[in-house]
Amino acid sequence: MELVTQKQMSEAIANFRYEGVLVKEGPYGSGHINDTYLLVFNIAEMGQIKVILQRMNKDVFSDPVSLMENITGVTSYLRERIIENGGDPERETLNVIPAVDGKTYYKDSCGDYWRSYKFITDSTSYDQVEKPEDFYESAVAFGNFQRLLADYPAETLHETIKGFHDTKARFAVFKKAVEEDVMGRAASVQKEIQFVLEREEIADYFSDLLAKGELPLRVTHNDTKLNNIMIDDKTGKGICVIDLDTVMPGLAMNDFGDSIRFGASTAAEDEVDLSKVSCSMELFELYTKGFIEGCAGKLTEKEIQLLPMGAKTMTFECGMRFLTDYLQGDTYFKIHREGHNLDRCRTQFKLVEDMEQKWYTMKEIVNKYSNK
Ligand code: ADP
Ligand code: GN1
Ligand code: MG
Repeated sequence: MELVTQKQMSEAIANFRYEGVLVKEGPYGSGHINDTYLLVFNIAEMGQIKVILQRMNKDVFSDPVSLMENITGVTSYLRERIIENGGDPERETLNVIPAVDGKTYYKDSCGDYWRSYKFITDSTSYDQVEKPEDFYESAVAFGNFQRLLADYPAETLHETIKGFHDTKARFAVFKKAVEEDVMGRAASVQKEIQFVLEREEIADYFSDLLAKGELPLRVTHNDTKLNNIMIDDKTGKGICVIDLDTVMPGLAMNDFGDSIRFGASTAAEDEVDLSKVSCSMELFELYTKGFIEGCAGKLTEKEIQLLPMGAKTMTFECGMRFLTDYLQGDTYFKIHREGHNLDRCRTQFKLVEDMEQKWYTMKEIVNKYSNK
């Protein structure tokens, strides 16, 4: 996507139902997909109000209007559940701020789509686990999210990215990217390419079980990184699941697994010193406990037994996606330095290897918390 210009920003800001005087604006967060900004407004004598403004990535999400339909559908459903449970719907789910014309998005004169959310105050989204309890609380919250949406009419959800976690299809795309080698980079990453090719069975595993009808499709988040959850600064609870762009029917194991690949790693997703990267079994155990508790009996025994496979699959898939993007010229994930996607891919493959070594321990931990 083209960079956002100041003119474009000003146009977007003028087209949402904001009140007060804009006193601060700037880029915000560390997401890889959308362009996120924090705006601060002064409202007369009443102090300051913060809002989030995002330009949606239209290269990634080809139908932003359907995407916003998903988000308003899911957040209004969650709002009702939160009120029933005596919670605070202003903080425990995303709240869309309408555009001046009443729509849930604004299409600017460049053809880009924008949306805005109330800022969730007194809470933090972490890029890495700082306190193990936060990771446990994020697990309870992601489990809860899935439980709360268990009866959501899944057929009304649009598939915002086709085959998002179809790892088998992603493997085919990867092979094609290697063959095409449009950037001439394949020769220099043979080791990483071989790593993927030797592990085709990981890519096939869930796809084959799904095709045989052996796994339930649930309404899942599909992007359960730790920085997609807001942790309350006072209580330490995971209060709000954010980044709802990929809420679609999916597999419970993948929601579990994506959290593990990001949060249970002992290093950042783009760490270059691979000796720092491993999958912490302490964090794996905390997340397993929290997620199973949060799902509160909704997971079948088979799903629980497949949680380690979810961790391995999501880590493998993500590494393969980073490598594909590197081969294709870094067109999907935002990069902040040369070789960024390759660095990211290497941490993921290091984690996959580590999980292969710790496979038995992971199975044992899951057994400990299964309902059997
Ligand atoms: P991306 O898809 O690019 O990851 P996100 O929707 O996750 O975009 O937003 C990026 C970051 O902005 C989040 O990780 C979080 O730190 C922050 N953020 C997003 N929405 C809110 C919100 N409503 N309140 C507070 N912070 C938010
Ligand atoms: C992206 O949007 P963000 O930064 O939360 C990506 C995920 C990847 C993740 C890797 C829509 O997540 O699938 O797992 O980067 N989101 C999309 O960090 O592709
Ligand atoms: Mg995000």
